[in-house]
Amino acid sequence: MGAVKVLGACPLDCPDACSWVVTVEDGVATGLRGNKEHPVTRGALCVKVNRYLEQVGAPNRLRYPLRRTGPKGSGRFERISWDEALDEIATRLTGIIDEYGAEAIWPFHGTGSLGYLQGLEGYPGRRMFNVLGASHHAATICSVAGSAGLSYTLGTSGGMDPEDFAKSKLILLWGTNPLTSGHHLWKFVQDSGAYLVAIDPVRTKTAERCDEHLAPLPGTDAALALGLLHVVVSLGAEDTEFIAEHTEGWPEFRERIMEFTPERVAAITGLECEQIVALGERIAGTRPTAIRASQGMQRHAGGGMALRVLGCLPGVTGDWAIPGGGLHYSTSGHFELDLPALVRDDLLPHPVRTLSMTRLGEALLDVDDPPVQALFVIGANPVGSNPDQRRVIEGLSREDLFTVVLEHFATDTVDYADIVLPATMQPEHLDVIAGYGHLYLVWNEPAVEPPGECLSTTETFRRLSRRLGLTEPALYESDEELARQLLKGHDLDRLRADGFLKVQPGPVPAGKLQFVSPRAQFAGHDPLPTYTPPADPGDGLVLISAASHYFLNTTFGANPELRRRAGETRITLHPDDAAARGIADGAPVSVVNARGSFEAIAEVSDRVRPGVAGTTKGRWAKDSGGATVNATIAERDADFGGGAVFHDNRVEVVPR
Ligand SMILES: Nc1nc2c(c(=O)[nH]1)N[C@H]1C(S)=C(S)[C@@H](COP(=O)(O)OP(=O)(O)OC[C@H]3O[C@@H](n4cnc5c(=O)[nH]c(N)nc54)[C@H](O)[C@@H]3O)O[C@H]1N2
Ligand SMILES: Nc1nc2c(c(=O)[nH]1)N[C@H]1C(S)=C(S)[C@@H](COP(=O)(O)OP(=O)(O)OC[C@H]3O[C@@H](n4cnc5c(=O)[nH]c(N)nc54)[C@H](O)[C@@H]3O)O[C@H]1N2
Ligand code: SF4
Ligand SMILES: [Mo]
Repeated sequence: MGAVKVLGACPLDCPDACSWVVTVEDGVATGLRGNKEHPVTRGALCVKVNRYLEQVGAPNRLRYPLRRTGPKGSGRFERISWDEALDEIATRLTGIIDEYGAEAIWPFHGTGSLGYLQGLEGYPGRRMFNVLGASHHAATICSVAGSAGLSYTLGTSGGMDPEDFAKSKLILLWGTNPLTSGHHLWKFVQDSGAYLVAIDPVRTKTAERCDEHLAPLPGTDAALALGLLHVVVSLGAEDTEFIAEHTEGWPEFRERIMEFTPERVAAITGLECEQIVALGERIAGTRPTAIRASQGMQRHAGGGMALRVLGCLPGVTGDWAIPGGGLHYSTSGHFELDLPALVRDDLLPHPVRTLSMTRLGEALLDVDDPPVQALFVIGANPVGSNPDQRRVIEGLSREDLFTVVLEHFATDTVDYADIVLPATMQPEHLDVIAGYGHLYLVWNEPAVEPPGECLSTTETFRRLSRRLGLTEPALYESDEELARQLLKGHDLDRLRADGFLKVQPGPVPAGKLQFVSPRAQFAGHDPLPTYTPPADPGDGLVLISAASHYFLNTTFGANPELRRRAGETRITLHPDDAAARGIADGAPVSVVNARGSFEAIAEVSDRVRPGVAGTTKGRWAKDSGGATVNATIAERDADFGGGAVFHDNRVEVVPR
């Protein structure tokens, strides 16, 4: 039999949601490449996913259900059958529901897959958990603060069509590193020929390719944006027509802007006054100006407010009305899919509490109304990715906690599981993906049979529902039925045949742009956009732990080749900060604060600005001496939506 090509979609938590083509020979996936037809993928995947088939066929992939045999954390397991695993889970859940009520169960969904059927976007298993009345999960770890902030301003978090960057004349790459964290945008940026400005405390791969780089102190972006607007308004360059027709609250916001003089903003941001004035003048005189801001810059105490202010900027210049102008943060808000039909919250017997993903340590150790007694970890690796690693591990070590982990690999979190269930990978199951960096739905057709006894997440919960004796018919619908319900109004058959389908973005702003936001005021925030300073106390260095070029969160953290390329854990210090601590380039150091510590090798370089240290996320604790950067990060909420504050983190660096 000849080779067959099957269209699929990269499931990973990356804005680009690539469309891919799997080559299958004799039932085996022998090739994987980007789909040349997809206008954003353009035939290319990335350094990580070029190795995806290596992951799919990895010898250490989990292939059978496992039961813990050693103490929690020891990683000692025995192979059991699916029948044994489902029986044990059903018995434990029934006991917990009898004793504590079903809200003691927490289905903890991570970003391992963004699939609507198998991954985060559709909360697989939610129908079953709803029938039981389990706690709901809020996926707060990634982007929620920024989305909430933009929505206050724009009425939607979905901004520009990223393909329109090709039409821009000035592009501000603001707190974003697309050459590492979603490189397909770069083609449109390059096609534009625009003047490129990077705004990032770190001189990243992206910043190196820009015409200009501003390195503000972390968490001060809202002040910078207000200062740039001060320059625009002082020049009389605001778009009075756009403001009159499409915005609300301009006189009040104008007053707020005038409080942020370039001198004051220079003191807050650590930038030179001249840099702020020059960029403000450039913005005043360049139409269309586009902003790409991504999740990095909102991992701060004032992260939501920062995006709220950034969304106002094109409202003052009128760029929202010009193709190639505006702001792109996440396109998720533009996909009108029938999520309620998929997750079926109408099946809940009564309202339930919602637990926040970023507060796992607290929920496991401090909450008792009821306590969390059963945790299902689905596509997540909280030991590696969550804040406050020490407390997360302490919580997962509770002997009375029943933990089920659905996984592909024996991660740090798997080591704390009572039962491990082997999950299918993307070429082995059906799914629908929507990117957050473009406007295409992408179809993923199963290409090969799963290895061993791996089951898709949807099938796992169908079987568990049966084992629990649940009779609700919605629990037993097939993946294809689920896809049809989700895609109501879209042409599923065309999507399936072509592999992708572009959706129409909704209007931005949706309604009038609100400089003054009654909704924000109602939620207890300043009705006007403002600057909210960083919150982590102490006077050490601000540690940014951004995306690694070679890992995707902790996925690939154990891939031998990508680990080799990533090298050892490094922490980058400015020469002045290194000298003040007696630290030389290449020295082994400990990075410490009140929450915890981890070990790294010092890299002395002016790639970071003074006062800032840089490292990357994605390491596995068990391969890093038991702790990673996440041991130093606080379980504290950002201003809006309960977002995480990974980059609002003060540390000290000491020689080892
Ligand atoms: N290779 C790779 N790609 C990824 C990921 C990965 O782990 N590896 N992760 C994926 C995920 S989950 C997400 S959410 C996205 C995130 O993608 P990004 O938004 O790009 O996330 P980060 O790398 O955290 O931050 C981007 C940049 O913001 C800068 N930054 C941090 N704090 C501030 C600040 O206060 N102000 C300003 N102006 N800049 C700041 C950082 O130095 C960094 O260079 O990427 C996705 N893509
Ligand atoms: N220090 C620091 N920490 C951070 C961040 C940061 O900037 N700095 N960024 C944060 C961000 S933006 C995010 S999104 C979070 C991500 O945190 P998590 O959501 O925990 O993501 P991962 O660590 O990649 O873990 C995902 C796991 O899912 C598994 N998986 C993949 N696909 C499937 C599937 O189909 N089924 C099942 N059952 N499992 C699957 C993978 O093997 C992997 O182990 O990390 C956060 N952590
Ligand atoms: S991780 Fe991002 S760039 Fe890489 S293949 Fe997946 S969607 Fe594309
Ligand atoms: Mo994320």
